[in-house]
Amino acid sequence: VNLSSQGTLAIIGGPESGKSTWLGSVLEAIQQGQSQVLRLPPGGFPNDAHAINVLTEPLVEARYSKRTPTDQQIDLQIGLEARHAALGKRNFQLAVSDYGGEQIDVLFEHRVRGWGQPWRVRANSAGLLLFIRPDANLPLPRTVQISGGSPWSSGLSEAPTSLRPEAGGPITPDQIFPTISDEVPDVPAPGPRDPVRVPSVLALVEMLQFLRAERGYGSGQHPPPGVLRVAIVVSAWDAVSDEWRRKGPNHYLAEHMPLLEEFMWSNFASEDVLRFGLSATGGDLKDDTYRKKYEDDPGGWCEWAGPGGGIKHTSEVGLPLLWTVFGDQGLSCGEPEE
Ligand SMILES: Nc1nc2c(ncn2[C@@H]2O[C@H](COP(=O)(O)OP(=O)(O)O)[C@@H](O)[C@H]2O)c(=O)[nH]1
Ligand SMILES: [Mg+2]
Repeated sequence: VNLSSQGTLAIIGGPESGKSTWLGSVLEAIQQGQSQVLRLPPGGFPNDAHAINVLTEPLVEARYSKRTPTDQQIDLQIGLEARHAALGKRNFQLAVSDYGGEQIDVLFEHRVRGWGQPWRVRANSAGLLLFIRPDANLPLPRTVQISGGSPWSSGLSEAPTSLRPEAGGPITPDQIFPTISDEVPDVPAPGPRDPVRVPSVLALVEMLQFLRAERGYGSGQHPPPGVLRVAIVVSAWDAVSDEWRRKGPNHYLAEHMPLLEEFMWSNFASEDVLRFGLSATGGDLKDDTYRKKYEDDPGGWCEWAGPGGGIKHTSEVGLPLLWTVFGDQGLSCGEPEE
């Protein structure tokens, strides 16, 4: 199979961020003929029926998959056909891999030596899908208690007086994140050998830095237009509050992940980054009432902000993929055809 790099996408996201469920929902919609845009081309049989089954089987039974084990890696390569008035008929190869999200933590730990070949290949993909699930997100610590004698406190004692917190006092949220006011319980500062859980957003930014460095982009340098689109997918969007659903994924990310947003704004052209609110299953399959509904009428949906800021909605769960591969024409596939 001639895998044009055009269809090679990397899915990035921490543990439980919704990657497997989304891939399964896209494949299941294709197999059931529910997608208005995507189908398997005649004769273009997927060469990995096993991978497809692993991903779709749970959804056929209306449940979520068990965690993808850390060492399990599914590499999926299939031929697809996209058809829509805005796009014409386009055949493309899609290569994505699904892996245990914990790998992200391991990568972070060995950030200089630990990048294996599969991650180097991912670095050269034509598009990135960045998965974030609000309930699985480990937030940045917002209040950090500095205990005397830790490496942090000695570092701080060399800082100019104006930057130094009151001795033994906490760094308060407004010193670091003026816009964030809710607090989490005090986190003791880690010692040199303590294991550290890396906040999700830092792991994602680190991952993006690696992918960019691997491609030779300097810091702040924008990839050429259309060469590396990044879809930021906030998954389980059905579970966010009505307020955020109304405001949409752009506002949600600006408020909840300002570090990631600023990184994206300074390192990518704004046309090459698009934010989606995605519900791969349309609701929560762990809720029995919804699960019954899903059994009769499976499917999910996807929302994003249109050019004027209004929220658009489609039942095409593959839309983030279509946009990442085809750009604006792909995004039009989320609009109904006349
Ligand atoms: N409500 C809701 N929950 C979801 C959805 N997709 C995933 N989840 C939840 O997220 C969990 C992790 O999803 P999974 O796809 O296995 O994440 P992965 O580790 O990134 O592959 C699932 O067990 C569900 O609880 C969705 O569309 N709606
Ligand atoms: Mg998984």
